[in-house]
Amino acid sequence: MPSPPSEKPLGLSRKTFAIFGACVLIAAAGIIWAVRPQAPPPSLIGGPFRLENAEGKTVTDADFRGKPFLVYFGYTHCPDICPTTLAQISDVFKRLPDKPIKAVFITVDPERDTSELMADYVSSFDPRIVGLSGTPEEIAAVEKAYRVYARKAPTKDGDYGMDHSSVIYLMDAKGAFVEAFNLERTPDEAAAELKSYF
Ligand SMILES: [Cu+2]
Repeated sequence: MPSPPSEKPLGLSRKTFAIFGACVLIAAAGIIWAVRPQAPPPSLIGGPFRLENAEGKTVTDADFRGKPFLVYFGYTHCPDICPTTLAQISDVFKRLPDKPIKAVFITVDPERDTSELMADYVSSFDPRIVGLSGTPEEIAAVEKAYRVYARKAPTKDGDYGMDHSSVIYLMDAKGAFVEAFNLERTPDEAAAELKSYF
């Protein structure tokens, strides 16, 4: 039912007030959001590390900066996930023959994985995958920096495996965390994404 003409100006002004009020609320919400307590930003993943390469030489995060790089944690005795992931990364890298991309494979099992063993292990994969080990303290520090979960899990034969998180960290040229790199797609798609960072 149409409103009587005398009420129309009042109706309009109420609408204007309502819109103005909504704008004020949105602005206030924006300010509250902007000053809210910050959850740890993704940039808190990663950071400086100090490890050892096959020659026993100290390698730090600074050695990988200047180009985007991947970081993956695992161990050479891993029955399936680590070799599968490294093979997948190799498949992606194969599609980037001219890109100086690197992947750093850091052991979560420094007791068994010497730097020599790591180097020998990664030699079955793309040469741009670098295997690094370190002292238990160095490994604990880099695990903490990357928020890695890793724990010994005894096996039936009296030996042990390592339960570990399996995230592939994509770091930018400055060494800052970009995202968890997704391998749940074709190697072409994954390679296209990496290409876009060069
Ligand atoms: Cu593994």
